[in-house]
Amino acid sequence: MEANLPAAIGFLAEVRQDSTRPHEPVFAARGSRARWHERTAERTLHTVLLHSGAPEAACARERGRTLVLAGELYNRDELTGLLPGRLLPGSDAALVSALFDVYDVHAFRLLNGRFAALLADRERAVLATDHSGSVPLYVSVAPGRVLAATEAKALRGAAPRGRPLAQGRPVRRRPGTRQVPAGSVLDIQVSTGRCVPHRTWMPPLARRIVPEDEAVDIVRRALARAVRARTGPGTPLVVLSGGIDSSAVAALAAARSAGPIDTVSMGTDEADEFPQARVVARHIGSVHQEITVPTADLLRGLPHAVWAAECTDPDVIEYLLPLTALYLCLGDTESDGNTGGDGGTSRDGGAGRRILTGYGADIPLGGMHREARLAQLDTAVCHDMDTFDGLNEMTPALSAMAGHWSTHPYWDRDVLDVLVSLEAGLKRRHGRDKWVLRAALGDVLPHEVVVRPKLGVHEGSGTTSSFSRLLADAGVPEDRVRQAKRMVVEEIYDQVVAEGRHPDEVALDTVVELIAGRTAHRPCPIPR
Ligand code: IOT
Ligand code: MG
Repeated sequence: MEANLPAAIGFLAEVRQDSTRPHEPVFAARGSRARWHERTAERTLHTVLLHSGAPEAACARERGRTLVLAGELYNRDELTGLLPGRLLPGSDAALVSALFDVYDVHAFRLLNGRFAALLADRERAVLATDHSGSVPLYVSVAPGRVLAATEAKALRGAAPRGRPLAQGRPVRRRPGTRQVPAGSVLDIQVSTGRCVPHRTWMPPLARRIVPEDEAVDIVRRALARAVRARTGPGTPLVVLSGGIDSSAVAALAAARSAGPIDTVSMGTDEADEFPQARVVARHIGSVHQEITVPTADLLRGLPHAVWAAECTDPDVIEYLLPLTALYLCLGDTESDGNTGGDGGTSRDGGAGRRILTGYGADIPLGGMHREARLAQLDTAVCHDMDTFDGLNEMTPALSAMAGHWSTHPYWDRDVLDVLVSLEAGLKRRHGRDKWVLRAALGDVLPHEVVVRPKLGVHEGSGTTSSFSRLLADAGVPEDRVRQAKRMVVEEIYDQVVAEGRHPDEVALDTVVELIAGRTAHRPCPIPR
């Protein structure tokens, strides 16, 4: 990974009263490893950090307090404005630590970022997630010991047994482990394991009534700022489907970039959206690549997607599978098709890239729900904002598995607040879904892109249909395919997360056969 990426992308950290050394954790995310061990009068802190070249920038030490931060902040300027007269902190970790000095746990209410953090301060272990929990954080607590990691599998074999924390989300097949909720701080007293939770963000519940023009303007500004904050010093790479969500991100990134940006589209031998993405790439003048993944290879990536996302929701895995396949192909794509201007040379070769996506736009805008009635649209938005936590669909591990860092401007804290809170009539208007977004980008994208109807990545890549066919070919009756997908994903999860197997060791055919056998002979339970 390069300086263009966050200092750290993951960690395992253990705060304890004695000083036993921790085990060597397994992560799906790839990065250089740094390990350190600190002792103060009150406790020891062991850390294994996955970093991108400057591990010291991911940690801040000040007066007996250490903060470890995986990820990055997007409102640094605002935050440094809160610390007038102080020597300005260099790294994001130092900035959070300085804010903690003033605001204690409430510092985390101020942050707009994509991060997970652990702060060890004398007798306390403070764990924090960003507003959306986009960098997952898992914890295991026993009196005298707090263990936290950005992947559940990293805690395997090391987690203390004991009464699990009452706070946090239970983790499948990991009885002592909890996932720290999105937008949360858990303030834990190490000696007793007592935990005080704080919510630092909640999805807006109220809806704002705003004139059309104003709504369009607010959305445009918020999104442009979120893209700018995520762009970094190098050439950004946008994963581009040609739909409005990713095209908007690409157009805004291109508008502020001195040179052409990079874009990449994936398809399979069954389906692609290459022509649609090409229209956008040409319009914004990006250096564009097309990557075709054979469907058999795509499906063989299932264990990797589950391993990285640590998620058992089959719908989410269908969204993430094509993206995982794409991330894994990045870096060795020089020979693939290219419709841009530089003859197909990938500028950064196999190095880790900063990737921007359009992921998540459909959640606050109700884009997945082909529903014209406003009441139903808002019901869908409320439901999705109530249920995203714990799905890990935005985890950086998906791209970090291939050495890249992904970030999602639509789930910027300020963009999300704006999008969720707009009244439903601004989301569906003049017969269009995601109207306010389409209207906000009308001047930087071709009309055909602005009005293009939604096609999900799972549809555009043929992932849903090929996964269904895999099961049907194995003998799963048509009305059990949905149920069988869930069972396949759960079985894979159990192998790669709960049992610690590497995804390359999962025999997908055997898993499919096993589930086909079960679904053929069992009465169909009520779905979900
Ligand atoms: P979709 O919106 O199609 O894709 C998400 C992002 O993946 C796109 O914005 C784009 O950046 C990238 N992408 C999609 N297709 C391609 C492609 N062929 N080549 C390159 N990049 C591509 C599912 C979905 O429809 O994805 N995600 C929804 C909904 C999530 C539902 N989750 C929930 N309710 N908790 C989303 O909002 O992104
Ligand atoms: Mg989308």
